[in-house]
Amino acid sequence: MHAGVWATLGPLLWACGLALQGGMLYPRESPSRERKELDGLWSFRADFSENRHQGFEQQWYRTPLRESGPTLDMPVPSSFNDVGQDRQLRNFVGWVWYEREVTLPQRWTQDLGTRVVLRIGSAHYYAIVWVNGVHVAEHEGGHLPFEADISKLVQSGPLSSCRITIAINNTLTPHTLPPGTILHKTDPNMYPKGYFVQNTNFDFFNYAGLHRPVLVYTTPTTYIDDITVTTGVDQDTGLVDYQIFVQGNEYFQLEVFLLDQEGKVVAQGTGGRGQLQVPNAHLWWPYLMHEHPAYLYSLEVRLTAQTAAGAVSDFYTLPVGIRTVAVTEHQFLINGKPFYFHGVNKHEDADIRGKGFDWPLLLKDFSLLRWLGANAFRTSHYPYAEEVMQLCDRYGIVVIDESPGVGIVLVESYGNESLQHHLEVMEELVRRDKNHPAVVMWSVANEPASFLKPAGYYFKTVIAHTKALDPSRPVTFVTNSNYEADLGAPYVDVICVNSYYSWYHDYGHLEVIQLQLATEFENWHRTYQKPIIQSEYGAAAIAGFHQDPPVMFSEEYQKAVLEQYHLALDQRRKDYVVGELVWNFADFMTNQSPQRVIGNKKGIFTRQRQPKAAAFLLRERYWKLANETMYHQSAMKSRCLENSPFNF
Ligand code: GCB
Repeated sequence: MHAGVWATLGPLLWACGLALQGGMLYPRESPSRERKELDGLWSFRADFSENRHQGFEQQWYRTPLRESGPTLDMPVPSSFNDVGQDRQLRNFVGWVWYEREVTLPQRWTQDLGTRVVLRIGSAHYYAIVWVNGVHVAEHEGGHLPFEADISKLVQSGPLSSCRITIAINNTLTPHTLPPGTILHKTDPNMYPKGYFVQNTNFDFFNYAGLHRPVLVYTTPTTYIDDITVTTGVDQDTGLVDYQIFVQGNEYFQLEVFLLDQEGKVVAQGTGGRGQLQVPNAHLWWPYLMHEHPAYLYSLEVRLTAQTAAGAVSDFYTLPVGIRTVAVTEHQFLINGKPFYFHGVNKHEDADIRGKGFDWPLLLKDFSLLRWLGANAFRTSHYPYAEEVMQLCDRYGIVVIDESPGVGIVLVESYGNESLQHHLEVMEELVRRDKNHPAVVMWSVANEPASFLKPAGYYFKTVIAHTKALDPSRPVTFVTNSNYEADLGAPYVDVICVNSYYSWYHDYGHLEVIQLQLATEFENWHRTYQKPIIQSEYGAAAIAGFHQDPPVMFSEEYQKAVLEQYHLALDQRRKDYVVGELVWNFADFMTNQSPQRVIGNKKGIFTRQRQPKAAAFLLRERYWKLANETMYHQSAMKSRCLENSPFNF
C-alpha cells in the first residue's frame, strides 16, 4: 500500500489543516514495544536567584545538577510544593530543575531499528527538556503529555547511562491556560526589592512539578503513530470507523482485528482506514444504565513493513467502546436513550502530593464514585491524567472533558495570542482523549468573562475548531454569566451553568434557592432551547461542624443547600435539565485568602476522602435517579441491589 500522505501527515493535520504533528497514543507494551518507568526520586533545585535565570546562565543542564549546587530529593510524580517544610518552596514562582540518570537496556541503545521516546505525562506549566545536555523538547501547558524522540542521542555512541534534565516554570501570564499575572510590588516601604507575586483568577492552588508519570518507551522505527476511532450503531450492528497513521515508511501493510472480552475476533479489516461491522454488538453503556456497563472491545492493529534491514512489525492494542452520543433541544442521548448526568466535579488534589498522580488515591476515588452511585464527572478545570480516563472507560463513568481554560477574565486574555494557544490546547486534548468512549462532551472553558465583547468571537472560534477536530461529540463551556449577557452561549450544544444560591449571596437564606434556580433554568431554556446541566452547585462545610437549624459552614447547611437544589432540579429534570454535578467531590487546596479555610471546603468528602453528611444525601439521591433511568429494569435490579442503599 502506498501511503505517503498518511505516513507524513498527522491525523489532525489531515483532517482539518491544523498544526499538530503526530499522534499521542498512550504508551502500551506490546510484542514490539517496551516501556521503562522513571517514577521515583529525582534530583531537584528551585532557582531562587533574583531573575530566576541563574540555571540558564550557568547552564545547569550541561553537567549533573549536583555539580552546580545543592539538590533536594523530589518524588515523581508529585507536586513539589507540599513535600518539604520550606514555605518559600511551597509558594515558589519561577524555574525549578529536575534531573534523573537512567540506564537504558543495551538493545535500545544499539539496535538502530529501535525508536526510543521520552514521554512526560505532564509538567506544569512550561517545560524544557535536555538529554545529556542536549535540548530535546519544549512544551507549554501543564496538563497534557509531550514526547521527544531521543533515539539518535542515545544511539550515537557507547553509553552507559543518560541524564534527563527538565526545567519547569509555573509562571502564568495573560496568554497561558489558565491565565495569570505577575504583580511586581514596588513600594519600598512595604516590600523588599524585586518583590512579586503571582495572581490568578481560579480557585485552586497552582501546584507545579512533574505531576504525571515520566517514561521512556520504544517502538520500531516504522511505527503506528496514531489511531482514530469513532463508533456508530445501526440496529444491532456496531460500527467502528478507524483511521491509522504510520510513520517511518511509505510502504506497509496494516491489519486490524476487533476482539471481544473473551478474546474472540468479531471483525477484521486491512488498510489505513475502514469500517468494522460488529453484529449483535455489546454497546458501551454508562455505569448504572445497563446490566453490563462499560463493555470494551480491543482493537489490535498490526503493522508490517519492509525496510533495508528486513521486515518490521509493530503492534498496538486500543480499547474501544461502541456507543453513540447525541443532543436534542431537551435531551442528552447515549445510545439513543436519555442520559441524566448525576455526578460530581473533581480536582486532581490531595495531601502532600498535591496534583501528583497516585494509583491508591485514584482507586479510592473511583470506589467512592461507585458507592455514591455517580455516573459522571467533569474534569474541572483541566485535563486529568490519561490513567483516569482509562478507568472511566472501564467503569462506565461518563466524562465532560474540560480544557485548562479556567479564569479567562482579563481582556488581554482574549487576544490572538491567547486564542491561538487555546486552539492548540484543544488540539492536544482531542488528540489525547478522542478514543475514550467515556468522554461524551468537550468543555472548552470554565466561567470565562463571556460577557466581554471579544468573548463572542473567541468562543465561537474555539468551539468551531473543537467541532472540526471532533465532529462526533458535543462541545460546551461552563458559564456563570447572566443568560442575556453570555456571548458564548449561542455556540454551545449544551448549556452548562454554575450557581451558588444562598452561598455567595443571600447568605443563610435557603428559602430563596428554589425560586432563583427555577427562574434561571426557565430563562436559559427559553432563550437558547438547549438542554441544561447544573454544572456546579454546593456549599462549604467544615467536616465535624454541626448546627441545627443549619448555619453556613456546618454539615447541616451544606446538606440543606443540596436538598433545596434537588427540589428545583426535580421539577425540571424530566423536561430539559439533563444533569447535576455537585461542587465538589472532595475538599481541595486553594490560594490563601480570608474566604478559604485551608482550602475550599465544598467537598462532600474531606480531602482525605471521608464522607460528610452531604455524601450520604447524594448517595441516596443518585441511586434513586439510577433506578429511574435503568433501561433493563429486571436485570439491573439485582445488580443494583448489591450496592444500593435502598430496596427497589
Ligand atoms: C466556581 C468555580 C470553582 C470554584 C467554586 C467555588 O464557580 O468554577 O472553581 O471553586 O465556584 O467554590 O467558589
